[in-house]
Amino acid sequence: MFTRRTLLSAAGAGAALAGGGFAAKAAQQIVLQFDVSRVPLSPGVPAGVASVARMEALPGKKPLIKLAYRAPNYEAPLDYFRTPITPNDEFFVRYHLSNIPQVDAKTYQIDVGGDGANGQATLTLDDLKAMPAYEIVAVNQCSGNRRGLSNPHVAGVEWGYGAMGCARWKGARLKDVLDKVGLKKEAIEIAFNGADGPVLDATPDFIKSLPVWKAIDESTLIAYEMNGAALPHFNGFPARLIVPGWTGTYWMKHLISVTALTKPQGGFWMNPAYRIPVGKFPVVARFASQENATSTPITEMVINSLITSHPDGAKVKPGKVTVGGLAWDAGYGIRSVEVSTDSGKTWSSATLGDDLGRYAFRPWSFELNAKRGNNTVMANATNAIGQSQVATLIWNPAGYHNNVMQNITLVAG
Ligand SMILES: Nc1nc2c(c(=O)[nH]1)N[C@H]1C(S)=C(S)[C@@H](COP(=O)(O)O)O[C@H]1N2
Ligand SMILES: [Mo]
Repeated sequence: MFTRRTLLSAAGAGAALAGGGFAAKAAQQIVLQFDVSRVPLSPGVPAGVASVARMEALPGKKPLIKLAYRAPNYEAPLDYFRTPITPNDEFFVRYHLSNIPQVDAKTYQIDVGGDGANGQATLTLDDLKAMPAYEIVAVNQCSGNRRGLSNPHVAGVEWGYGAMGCARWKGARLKDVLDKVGLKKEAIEIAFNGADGPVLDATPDFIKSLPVWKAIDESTLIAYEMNGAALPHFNGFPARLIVPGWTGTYWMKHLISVTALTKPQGGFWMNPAYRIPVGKFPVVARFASQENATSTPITEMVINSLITSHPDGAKVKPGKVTVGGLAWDAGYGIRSVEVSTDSGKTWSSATLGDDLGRYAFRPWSFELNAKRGNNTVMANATNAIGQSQVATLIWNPAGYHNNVMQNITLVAG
């Protein structure tokens, strides 16, 4: 797959970038580069993406589709979504800032406090592990997943289908951590910071907050395990926030502070970033303290599905073909997945696979009788509160919440 020449040029590129904390460290490792012509980009991403995207393995990871290196933004190819649990070394990587320190588990600590708290506490990793542990299978999906498919195109990392993954997370409840200091009744938000930081002072630090109601939800965890192992460095070692149902932006990695606030968290990453226009999307889970007349923070993931058994244009044999994929939502639960082989005129129910919990990827499959020539397959998931995917894109300036039903073609011959 990779040649000596691409290896050497990769090492050279790494050295040229050295200077920031992350780049300097990564340059000492061999970054494997794979055959450029074989980058399995999602259909529909802008033409320019193909010229910069590479299949590349970060240390400890299998090859992912590299969309940017500083900050590191790598998505998973379709092949990695054949199972409802995404292995740690296949899990996508998303950062806003380039200075990503290797956190030492021995000296790591989380500071808990703020003007909305009654007291202060400092937790080590051992303290966290000594607390009651909970496990939950949950999808972590970037708000901008599929942004690259926006038409007209919008600015930002041009993600295809792979800025998401689903893992079994283990950790302490954020609620139990907050109980150690106690919340004042005036507390309205809980803010989070990670160990990564900007290289230039001009870039705002990545700080996010949650409304108190979501922070103290029993499913919101500070996780130190992912699929039975320590978190990979690039997925937030040694501990990160897990916010089941909500988009990845809230899932703070390398978590170092938890701050109870009596006023709304300010800063670029709360506003103008990560916001959706009012009235365009169904919003059940409200983040009231951050709402204004025109926009509201993105909160829950929208109902969605992905056909993962075949890429668009795949060749198959005429006859029985099992088409399948994954469906997920904000945690209401998948009620059904419908499949159409006549571009949406008629629909049949797919068979749902193992239920790993309401926040998990739900596998589904469908038996197609492929005719010689082109066979189109569309999928549409519906959740337990009756929400379904959309037929046409609800365009928004940041390219969020793309849950357009896919329509792929299988070529039988
Ligand atoms: N410390 C830190 N945590 C972060 C981010 C970041 O830039 N820094 N990005 C967030 C965003 S936008 C997403 S989509 C998820 C991605 O998680 P992953 O990199 O483990 O896949 O991490 C979130 N947590
Ligand atoms: Mo994200």
